Amino acid sequence: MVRQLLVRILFVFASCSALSAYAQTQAGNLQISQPTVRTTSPGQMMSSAYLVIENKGATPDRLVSVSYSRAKEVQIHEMKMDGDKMMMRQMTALEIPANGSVELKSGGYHLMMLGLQEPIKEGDSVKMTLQFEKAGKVDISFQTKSMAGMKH
Ligand SMILES: [Cu+2]
Repeated sequence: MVRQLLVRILFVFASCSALSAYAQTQAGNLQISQPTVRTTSPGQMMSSAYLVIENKGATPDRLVSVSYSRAKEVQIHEMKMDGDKMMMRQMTALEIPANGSVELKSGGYHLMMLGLQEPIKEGDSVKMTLQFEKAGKVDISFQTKSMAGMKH
């Protein structure tokens, strides 16, 4: 009896930790996963954040703005090759196609955090608010990741 209970507790614990390793947030038709933010080096006032946004709905949605209480501004950026130069461009919105997904990752679309008021350290959880045209406001906790050696 006790042993059975213990097994059950262990099982629940195991499924909880599995969930946190693959944190997903559901908001309307959208499913948001792998929220990651880069840790900052001393004196660095900006960072970038990444995530995957999946749209299970039959209509497109748009990410229109992002806010973080400890940053002056969070912009939606796109990285693109212009000839042989890598260029970064601010976007007014990012479309999430119907029955499709958009991955924000290093070297592609990303969230650019500007004017950070405090460093982002390993182990921090950074909570940002994403504003979608249809799905509305969604709070997401980003896990920090050191990506030393990777170019913005
Ligand atoms: Cu950028």
